[in-house]
Order: sequence, then structure tokens, then C-alpha cells
Amino acid sequence: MNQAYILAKETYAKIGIDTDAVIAKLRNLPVSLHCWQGDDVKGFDFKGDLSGGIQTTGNYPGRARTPDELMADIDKVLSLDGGAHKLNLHACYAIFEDGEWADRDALEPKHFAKWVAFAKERGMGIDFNPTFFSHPKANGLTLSSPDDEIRKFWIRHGQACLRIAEYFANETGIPCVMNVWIPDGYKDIPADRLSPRQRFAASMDEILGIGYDREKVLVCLESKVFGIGFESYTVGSAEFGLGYVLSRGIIPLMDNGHYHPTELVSDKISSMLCFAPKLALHVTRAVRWDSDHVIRLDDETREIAKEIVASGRMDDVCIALDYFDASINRIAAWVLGLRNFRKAMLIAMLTPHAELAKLQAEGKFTELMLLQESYKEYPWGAVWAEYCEQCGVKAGDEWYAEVKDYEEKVLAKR
Ligand code: RNT
Ligand code: ZN
Repeated sequence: MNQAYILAKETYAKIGIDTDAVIAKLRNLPVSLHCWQGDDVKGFDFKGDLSGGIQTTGNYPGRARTPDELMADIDKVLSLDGGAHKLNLHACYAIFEDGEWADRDALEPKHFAKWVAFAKERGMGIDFNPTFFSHPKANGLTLSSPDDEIRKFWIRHGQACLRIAEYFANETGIPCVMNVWIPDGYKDIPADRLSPRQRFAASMDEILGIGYDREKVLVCLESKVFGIGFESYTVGSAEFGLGYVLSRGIIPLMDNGHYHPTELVSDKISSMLCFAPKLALHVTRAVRWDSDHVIRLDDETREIAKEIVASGRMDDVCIALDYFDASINRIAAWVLGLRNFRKAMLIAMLTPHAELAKLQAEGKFTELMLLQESYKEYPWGAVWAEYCEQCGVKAGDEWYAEVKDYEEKVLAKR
């Protein structure tokens, strides 16, 4: 045990924080790792461009082009972050063998058998997302489409995904968080905002109507304020999402890129937890729009982590990452965002929230500000270094040497 950690442990003990217990808890915190950072959200089932009003920018070399390449990259990422993970897949990452192919409405568990084997070997659960974009039938509306044929196609896709999600849970023995996000919306002012929303709700009801084990599959709905090309209206707005999930007993999912720039998800977490037994998050970083930049250890990331921990409901919050940057080394991007989020969680877990809450309740706002600022100087870096050591990963920025090596030996050859 290093000297800096011994001193840090003493410092934190004085404010009632057991750093060893925090390290153990952080190690067990499952963070759902999005597979789509490795290949710019391309997937394996269609060759076309990414659609749905989301965009990856940059053309750094080394993108994963095949399931094997993506799996190898994920392994690299996992090896550089201590702690527990889940694997977060999109339906477009189905793996077809021997020239076989299935459209989105005909996907079956067998198309994900390789992912199951991959996750099981690594002791991970799997989370899942139906893919309602990057598809010829996703040129306009999907689950909210006025065209019955299109709408039914996407309903069948949602149903197929529900069966696959249950298969993941059965195979891994870990519940699968299945998140629904549709890009549906309009660029310009719609004449009818209501009908698409009514159709979306009806389609969701039809998807959920096939029945599934609610203990095994945790269905979420992710809302959004706007997308590129969908600036005036999104069908699945925040209010739609909240109304739908609470009335159907499913889980709200908040992506912190999906709100107006001055709205903060950190402030929304506690409101959701008042009414929803569980909450899911997509942690990302939005720069002026839902740009999905790599997560930094910035104020809002720290505040989101603080709200999760201070609520005392950490186990009710399903945490997933959602960013995709193709302008820098993709593995480094993946690892930086993942480790930054974990650092934010560590800092939050090293904070005496009950003591601060007491100051708030007593109206001692001067002392509250004083301590909130003072704790920023506490030696969390030494605890992070110890955490990394216990997990067998490199602290500081030394992990980057391994990424560079991988870049030269593997990525450069793609
Ligand atoms: C889009 C949503 C959604 C996607 C992924 C790829 O704005 O955030 O979660 O990023 O499903
Ligand atoms: Zn998201």
C-alpha cells in the first residue's frame, strides 16, 4: 500500500469516510459499456450511413470493421478500466454467419450468440437497444409512422429485441436493460403533433404486449429534445417519455445530451427518483448540441455522480455511457470517458453527503459552501491510484502507453 494512500485514508476517516469500503463498492459498480464507440455507430447489418439525427465526426484511423475487431477493442478497453462492466449492444450489431442475414424484424437470439459467449467469458451482463435508425425503413418516422406497414415492421423489431433481451438475461443470469430510443421527428413545424405521439404510445404498447419477464428485462424509454434534421419536433419528448414510463411501469432513461443546454440532468435525477423505482442514464457530454463528446471530469459529470450517490439509491440507477468520437484514438476516447465517469463516482462516494445535507436542513449555508469547496481539495487522487492498483490497472495517464502500442500493432493495420 502506498504512502499517499495511507495518508488519504486517514484524512477521509476524519470526515467519516471509509476509503477501503468505497474502493470495494466502486469495483462492484457495473458501468454499461456502449459497443458503438468502437465503430462510429455503424453496426454490422447495413452498409449505409448513420441516420436518426445523430452524428459521429472525425476519421481517425483504426475503426473496428468486424465483430472480431470490435471484440478485441472492447477487450482492450476493459483491460484498462478496473471495476465491473456490462456490455451495451445495439440490435444492428447482430452477427451473421455463413452468408446468412436477417432484417431487423426477423432478428433472433442466435444472431447474438457470439456476443453472449463473449460476455459470459468475461462475467458481464448484457444491455440492449433496438435500432430504429440506419435502415431503409427509417427514412421518416418509425414507431410513430402513419404508414401501417412501416410502423408494424418496427413493432416487430421491438418485439424481436424484447425476446433477445430476455435471452441475454437467461444466458448471463443478469437482468438486461433494454432501452428504446426512436429518432422520429420533424425538421419544421408540424401541423399535427398529437397523432405521432399517440401512435408511438400505441406501438410501444404493442411491443410490450407480447409479454416478458419484468424481473429479467428492464425496459427503458429514452426521451430527446431534438436531432439533426429533427429540429422542430421530436415525437419522444421528455414529457411524452415521462408520461409513458410512469403510466406503464417501465423505466425512464435520461441522456444528458437530450435537453436544452441550460437544463441539467443532475437536477432531474432526484425528481425522477421520487416517482420511479428505477432510473437509467446515458452519460455523455454535449457541446452545444447532442454531440456525444467524450465524458470529461467536468462539473456536470461530477454533479450527476453526486446526485446518484447522495440519493442513497445508487443500486436503483442503471448507468450506461453514450458517446462516440471518431476524431481521436477511439480506444483512448472510450477509456478516458469510462475512467472519468468512474472518477466522478469515486469523488461522490468520498463525500459525506449526510453531513452536508444536515447543514442544508439547518440553514447553515455559509458552512455548507465552505465544506463543499473544501472537499474539492481532498486527496481523492491517492484513493484513485489505490483503486487502480487493486484492480490491476494503471493509474495516472500511464495506461495510454498500452493504447499506443495497440494502435501500432493492431489499429494501424486496419
Ligand atoms: C441518440 C441517443 C441514443 C443513441 C444510441 C446509439 O441521441 O442518445 O441513445 O446515442 O442509441
Ligand atoms: Zn443516449
